[in-house]
Amino acid sequence: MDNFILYNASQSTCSQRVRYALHAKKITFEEKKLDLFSGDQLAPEYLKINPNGVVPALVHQGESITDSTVILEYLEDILPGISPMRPKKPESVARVRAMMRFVDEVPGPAIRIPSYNLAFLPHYQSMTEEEFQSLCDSKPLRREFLMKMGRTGFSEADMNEALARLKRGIQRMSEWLEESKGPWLNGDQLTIADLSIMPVIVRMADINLGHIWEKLPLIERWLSRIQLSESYKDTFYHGSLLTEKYPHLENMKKV
Ligand SMILES: N[C@@H](CCC(=O)N[C@@H](CS)C(=O)NCC(=O)O)C(=O)O
Repeated sequence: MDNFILYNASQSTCSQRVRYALHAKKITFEEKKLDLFSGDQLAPEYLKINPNGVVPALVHQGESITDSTVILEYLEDILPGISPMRPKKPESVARVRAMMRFVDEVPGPAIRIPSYNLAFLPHYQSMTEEEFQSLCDSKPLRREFLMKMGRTGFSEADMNEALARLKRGIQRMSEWLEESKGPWLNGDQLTIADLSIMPVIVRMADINLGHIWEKLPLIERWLSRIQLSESYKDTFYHGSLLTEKYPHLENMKKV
């Protein structure tokens, strides 16, 4: 079962999901940290591992597994007995998977908009127009996303839309917690659905969007609980939060 190599980035939300699962399952892995601003994810040798040019990718015994959600499922498939995070009953698995789909459709993509506008935009603004365009063209998955952001950032309308999607995500998460009676999304067992939404919630709290769940105490309770876990501390090592790299975000006014 040994020989795991995780290609990832400290602040990448998708990588954080997988780091948590690996730690929870006590898997020893070699961590390769890619510098996403230097374009490590677009290097020809990495594109052989993940042709989408994004992190994370997990190489296990020479096989490359890509996409964070797929990796979470893969880890359950190969190590179902160690810290199981997928229920056994088919209807419960379906429920957990439906939650993960929702996260990847609604709040997951939405969190990128404020993240880029607030933290990453200056990096792209320091490029010439030609450099920026050729960077966009080199991205297999995110070309149009980056072009939409452009050199001036996502528009106010885009930001508002993203915030609305995040709010909808939070509302739905609160409903899941209420229905399952907690403490986790699917009841008393932490599942890969919790891991799927975890980095979105952590990022929201980090960039001062925690006020969105001010009136939804189940979310804060869920967050405090996951933050107390051993794997959380291993996952979010120093430098994993945006505010640890971009201190100006600490002082940002509530959006
Ligand atoms: N669906 C993919 C998305 C992966 C993804 O978007 N990764 C981001 C970091 S969270 C990335 O590598 N971005 C680099 C880039 O856009 O060039 C997954 O869940 O693994």
